[in-house]
Amino acid sequence: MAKRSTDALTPAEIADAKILRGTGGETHQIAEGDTPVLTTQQGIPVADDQNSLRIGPRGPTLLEDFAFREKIFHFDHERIPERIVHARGFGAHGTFETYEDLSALTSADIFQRAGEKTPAFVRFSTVAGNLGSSDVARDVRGFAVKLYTKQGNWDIVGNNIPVFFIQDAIKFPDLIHAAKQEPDSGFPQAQTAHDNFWDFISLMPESLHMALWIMSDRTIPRSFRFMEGFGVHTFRLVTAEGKSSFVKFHWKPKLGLQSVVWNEAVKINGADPDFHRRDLWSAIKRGDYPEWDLGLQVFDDAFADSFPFDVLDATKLIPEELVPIRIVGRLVLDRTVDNFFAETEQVAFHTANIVPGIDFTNDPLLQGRNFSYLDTQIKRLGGPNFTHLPINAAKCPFHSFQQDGHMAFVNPKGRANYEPNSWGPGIGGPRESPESGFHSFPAEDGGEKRRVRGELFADHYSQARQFYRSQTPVEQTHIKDSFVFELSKVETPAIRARVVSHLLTIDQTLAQKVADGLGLAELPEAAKPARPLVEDLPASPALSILLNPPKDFSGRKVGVLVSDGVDGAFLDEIERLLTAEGAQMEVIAPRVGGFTAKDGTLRPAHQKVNGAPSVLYDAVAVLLSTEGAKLLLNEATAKDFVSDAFAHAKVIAFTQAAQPLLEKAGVIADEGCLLLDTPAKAETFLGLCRKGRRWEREAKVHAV
Ligand code: HDD
Repeated sequence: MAKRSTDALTPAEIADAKILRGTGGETHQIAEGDTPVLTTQQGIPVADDQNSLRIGPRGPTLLEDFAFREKIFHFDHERIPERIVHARGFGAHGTFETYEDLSALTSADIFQRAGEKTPAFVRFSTVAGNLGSSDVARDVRGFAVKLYTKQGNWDIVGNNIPVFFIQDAIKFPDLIHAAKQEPDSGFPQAQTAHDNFWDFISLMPESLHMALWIMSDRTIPRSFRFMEGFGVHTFRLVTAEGKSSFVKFHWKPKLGLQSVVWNEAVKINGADPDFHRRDLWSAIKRGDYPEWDLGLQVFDDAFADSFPFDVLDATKLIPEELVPIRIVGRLVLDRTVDNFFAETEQVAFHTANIVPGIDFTNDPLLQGRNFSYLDTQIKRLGGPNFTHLPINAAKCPFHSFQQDGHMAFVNPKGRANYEPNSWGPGIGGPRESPESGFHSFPAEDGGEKRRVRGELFADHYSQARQFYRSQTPVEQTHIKDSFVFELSKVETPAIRARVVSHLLTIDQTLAQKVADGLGLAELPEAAKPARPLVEDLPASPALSILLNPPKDFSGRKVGVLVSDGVDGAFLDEIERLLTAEGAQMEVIAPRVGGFTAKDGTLRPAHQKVNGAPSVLYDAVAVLLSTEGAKLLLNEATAKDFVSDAFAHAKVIAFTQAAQPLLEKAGVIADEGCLLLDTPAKAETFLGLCRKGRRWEREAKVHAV
């Protein structure tokens, strides 16, 4: 029988389920081999959880069935409103560690000591899709970091793109309405390829820089682990002496940058809508902890004044080549959540959660965000006490006189609930502290009360052009292709033409190619910029993904399609090399029960061929015996496995016997196709994988 005790539970005790917590906080100790008794939330033991209480076997159900009533009541209330943006997210715990003492720049406690470790929670997300949409939608990724510092929670609520669509928060509802599903039909969801979105973008030139970014491969990352994060806005760092500098925050993935290609993304979403979350979850579970460096771009008023754009404008970035990034710490994610709802769903980020030593600027987008996040949490989490939830609670001591309200479960004791008072601890505490408390930087602001923006905000094209010209030719082609794809889904020709008119002002060649791709009869007039462009901004290599690739093949996965009769030595060697590299191998067989190798041994498989298309892998090997090749020549999913790998520019290794399948799949052999005639060639295969995709193939497989 379960024994009752009032001992506090450690997380480990709860995790191994030897002790269950009762509703009233009392605990039930479960002896070895004991199965706990199911109870209602009131602790009443349940005798039958299969049948509701009724009069006779075929009679009506009784209202007095409290166990049924409580179970259904609770179920009916299991959902909370999903986030209006960033609904689909995935979180993990970790630690942020500083590399150096930054007291010369900021008094933030977290930056006072090298080697300081701070617990962190990160939630990645897509912006537009609903909670149940798919991970590899073409979309901006949210990159929200909560740092539980010793001076309170500091949230950096950023994205994987350093700029934003709009300059003023007053336009946010319009942007999001336009991007999400159309209000009459309720679709399309999790995609921007529709009239409303491009109508809005083409009427809001300030969004064009971001439009270029979202049409680039940044919006189809290979994994959360291979993308950057940005705080976007200019913030302030303030020293103990009150000296302020400006700062932009950057998260740099240790694995480097990598994305998938569009046709692959489309197929991943069908094959595994949870592709990104599964990737992060599995990486952490196997101890391959993803890591990012925190970089700061620090600059002063003199730089801000000389920069041709306004540093308060969130549609602009500061090229790294102009203000180099100073790496100051690292973030490691090493623990998955125990409960998705309690942590990932209930976590509440807020741009205004900052700590002494950090401060805002007047960026009008940031100022608006500082209102919105607190507001949204009250609705989403049901009241003002969401800070009592463990995922949101500060991990440092905290004392306020805020009390009561829905679900208040951190309730102070005693008589003092106002300040100043004569009863609290010490001298009527807690009391404010001019020494250690948060002081806003005393920036001087003045001017007429008007609805206006700074003049430099009006340049919407120069940095869009700089972004495009900073891309490699392959990336430029991908941007062109995305515009053509998205605008081909737009049904109103005038909207297509309006987008092209802006592209003409950004880059003539891009505009011409998009117009050709759309079959636009004639080019529209170029959009007239409100302000002359800043000509000849130099290309910024930091803005390209392909110029900042992974240094090796770690963190990636090879899919090996096998058949009975194949030599196991090939697999052993590939697996050995991949493991040493920090990469993974998954075996795909005609049957998931495994396959019989040449030497007669039964070897395990991870996947069945029709459940594991090659889009789920970074490179593939096709290891077939002659018999196996005969079988798979008549299996459409095996042919797709190969033809997709080829079309998506992936490295393909194959045995001699697999060649007929490659031919049937339309593979035109090139340097990315490797005949594995001996296991020793696995080394060459890994070498090719390290080099990445064979982009020259794209021209061979895309005629349109
Ligand atoms: Fe926002 C959520 C990032 C502009 C209003 N935003 C949200 C999340 C991220 C961002 C990562 C998800 C947090 C989580 O995982 O829970 N948002 C950004 C960035 C922006 C931005 C990088 C521009 C630089 N956002 C922005 C504006 C407004 C909002 C201008 C409103 C004026 N954002 C919200 C919100 C959300 C949100 C409605 C929805 C759920 C939530 O806050 O907690 O308040």
